[in-house]
Amino acid sequence: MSTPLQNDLYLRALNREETPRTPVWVMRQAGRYLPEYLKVRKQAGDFMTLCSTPDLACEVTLQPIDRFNLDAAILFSDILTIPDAMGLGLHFETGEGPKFSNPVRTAADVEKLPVPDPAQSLQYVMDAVSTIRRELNGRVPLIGFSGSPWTLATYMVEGGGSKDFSKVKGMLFSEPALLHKMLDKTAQSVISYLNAQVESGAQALMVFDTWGGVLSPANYREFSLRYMQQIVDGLTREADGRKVPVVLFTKNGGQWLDIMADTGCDGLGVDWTTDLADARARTGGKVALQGNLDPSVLYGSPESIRAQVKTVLDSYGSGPGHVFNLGHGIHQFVNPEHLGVMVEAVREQSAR
Ligand code: 1CP
Repeated sequence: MSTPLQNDLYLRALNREETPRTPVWVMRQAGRYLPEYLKVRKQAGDFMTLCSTPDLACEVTLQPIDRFNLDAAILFSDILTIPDAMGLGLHFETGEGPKFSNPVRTAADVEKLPVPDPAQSLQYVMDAVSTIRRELNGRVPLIGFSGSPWTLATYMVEGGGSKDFSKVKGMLFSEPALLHKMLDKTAQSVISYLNAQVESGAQALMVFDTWGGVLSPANYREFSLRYMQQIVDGLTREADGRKVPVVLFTKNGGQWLDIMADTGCDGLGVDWTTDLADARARTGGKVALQGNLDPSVLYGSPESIRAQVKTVLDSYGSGPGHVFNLGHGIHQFVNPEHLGVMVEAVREQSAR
């Protein structure tokens, strides 16, 4: 468990300590843009088998580390493992993304939702974490993650992905107490799930609030931020004698970075619609910042990628506390070599 880290730039940057260059990793770094991922995915048969077979989950987690020498690995899994463990019946329909057979719509549905014991229905995730940690053998830190309660609730109520969030917003406005009850159970589930990941070897944690940005400011505070605060307060913040940093990411949440920083988290993910200089000014050195290259930049030429990397590094400016990343997940149809160009550019241009 406690093999010393050979590369801890990522953890040091999240602690806002000086680093010789800016560390870099990429959201969705293991995934469909990589031919070697598609091969293992085919071998597994389906996505959930890939997630629930620790050796395969480990193999795809390490693929982008081997190929690009990134500064952090992220557990290969999904945010929807929690609702699945709550009995919602997760399945993937070809070409349509995730679906739940038993969406949560009524008071009776919320009432019967369990808070899953991670050592039971989510043990396969913990096995993946410990396998990856062992195989990483101290190369780079391992990031564990979960969805935010609000983001999980959107999938749980809608029964899958959504464009207008009609059902979950219908619940928010007509039965707010019911939605709060569900968010509270989900937050408790997230806390024990993330703490179990830390116990199994995760060295940093990230909470993905992919859909917080579809809420009004008042609703964001009440239905998303409040539960992320509950999570930050409930997490194990130290393991193996080292701090376990927590990063919150609300997509399209640029206007709330200041109140997000006040939760006491260590870092904030920033998407490309907010300038890092502005984000930095508004968070007043309380947190590290992760981001924020527009993922579509990787469709451009190598020269344009290098130029855009420079723009992001310059917008953060000097001083510690920056983790380079895309502003959201890497797109499926990006040429992997373009990610290589981005990573090289970050290394060269950020060297101090
Ligand atoms: O066909 C396939 O191979 C499945 C595609 C896929 C992959 C590669 C899904 C289904 N999930 C994942 C992995 C995944 N998901 C990771 C792995 C680690 C990494 O390399 O980053 C992570 C961190 C996630 C998290 C996730 N899943 C989020 C939050 C982050 C984000 O991108 O906003 C969300 C919203 C999901 C839900 C989900 N899972 C899969 C899909 C296609 C979706 C989106 C569904 C939708 O809203 O339409």
